Amino acid sequence: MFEATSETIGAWSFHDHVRNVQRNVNRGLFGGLIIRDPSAPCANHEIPIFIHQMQASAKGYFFRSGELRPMDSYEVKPSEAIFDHPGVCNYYCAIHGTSMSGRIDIAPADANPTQIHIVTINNLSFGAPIAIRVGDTVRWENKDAVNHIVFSPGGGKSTFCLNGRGYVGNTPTIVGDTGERLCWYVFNLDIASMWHNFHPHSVRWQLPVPPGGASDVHALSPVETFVTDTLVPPAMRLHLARWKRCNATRRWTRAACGSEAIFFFTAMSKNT
Ligand SMILES: [Cu+2]
Repeated sequence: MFEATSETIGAWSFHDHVRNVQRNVNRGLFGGLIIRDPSAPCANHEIPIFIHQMQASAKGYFFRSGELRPMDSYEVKPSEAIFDHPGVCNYYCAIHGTSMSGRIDIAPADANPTQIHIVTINNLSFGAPIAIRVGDTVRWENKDAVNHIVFSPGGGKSTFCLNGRGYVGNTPTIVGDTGERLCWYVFNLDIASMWHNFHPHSVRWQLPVPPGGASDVHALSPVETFVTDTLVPPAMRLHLARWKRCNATRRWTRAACGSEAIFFFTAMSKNT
C-alpha cells in the first residue's frame, strides 16, 4: 500500500523486483506514480516521460542459465541443438537487464574441428561479441563479484524507448504554444545500469541551490525521477519541416518562423 502524503510529492518508479525482470518489463510490468503538489502552479500540459529499453521476444536461439554465482560457469553444448543454424544471437543478463548484453555470431559448420569458446563475465559485461560455428560450444565464466543469469529470449537487440516507443516519428511528440507551462515527470525506467540525461534543447529551469542557478540538463540514474516545469519558449527551433527545397537550385531555404517551439527529444536503438 502506498499512502500519498505531502512527504511523497513527486514522481515514483515501480517495477518487478523478483526474477525475469526484463521479460516482465516487456510485458508492461513497470510504471510511474505521480503525486501532484497542490500548491504548485497549474501546468498547461503534464508530460510523463518513461526512458527505458525493450527487447522483443521471438523464436530463435533460446537458452537460460541458472543463477551463476561468482566463479560459476554455464555451457551451451551442441547436444542441446541451440546453435544449430547460422545467425545472430543477442542475449543479456536476466538479473541486470538489457544494459548487460552480449552477442554471438553463428557461422555454418566447416571442416575445421569444433571449438569451445569462453565468454568471461566481468564488470557487469559479457565483453566483445564472439564468432562461433554450428557445432561449437560456448562457455560463460562468471569472474564478477555478483550473480548473473545468461539469458537469450531468442529476440532482437534491445531498443531505447520513450513511453514504450522507439524511433523518430513513433516516439511521443509534445506540442505547445509559446508561454505555456509544461510540467515534466521524467522517469529513468532502465532498471539495469543505464543512466539517461534529460536535455530538451530549448529550455532551462531554476535550481533550488545555488540561488539563481539554472540548468538545461539533468542526469538520471536507473529508476531515478525528475520533476520540473518549463515554459514553451518564444524562439523558433530548427526543424526540417520548416525548411523548403527549391527544385530548380536544389538548395534548402528556411521558411518564415512561426511562434511555436519544437522540442526534439527522442530515443534511438543501440543497433545503429
Ligand atoms: Cu547480471
